[in-house]
Amino acid sequence: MLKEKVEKALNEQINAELYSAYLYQSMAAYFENKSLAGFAQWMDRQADEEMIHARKIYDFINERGGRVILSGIEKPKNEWDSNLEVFEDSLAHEEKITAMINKLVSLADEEKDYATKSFLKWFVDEQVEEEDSVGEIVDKLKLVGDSTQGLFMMDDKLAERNKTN
Ligand code: OFO
Repeated sequence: MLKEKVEKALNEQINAELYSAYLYQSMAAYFENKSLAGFAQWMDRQADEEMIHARKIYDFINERGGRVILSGIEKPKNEWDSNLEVFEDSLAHEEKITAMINKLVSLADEEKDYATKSFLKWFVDEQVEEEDSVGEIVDKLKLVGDSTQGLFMMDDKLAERNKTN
């Protein structure tokens, strides 16, 4: 049985993951509008992954006999000044999510809820990967600078991301 405090924090994490999906979908729409199909596709996949993150927590709460409570999802940002700014925002967002996951792990520890702590291990590892992949794109966009050719090359590369990664 889940303790109330842990259940509440896990529900908040579902909301954060759904917001992540919403934010990345908004970023995808921004790139679609700029005809950067590869960037848009990458963000689409990112949004799909966030829905999976939310679903994992949803299922876990139910498995532990808890109650999922969905709440309102904040309106995401819709405009950015540059492609780089989109990915910088994405990186800052992932760092915020990492901090939330870390707080959840600490709470599970304090509450001696070792099943939740073990469940969260997947998210701890996932955040390392998320920060790394977004950080790499930020670095590349900085290198590309104002080069249109470089940007199109990146767009082609990012289009390679498929449904499963
Ligand atoms: Fe982007 O990892 Fe979930 O939120």
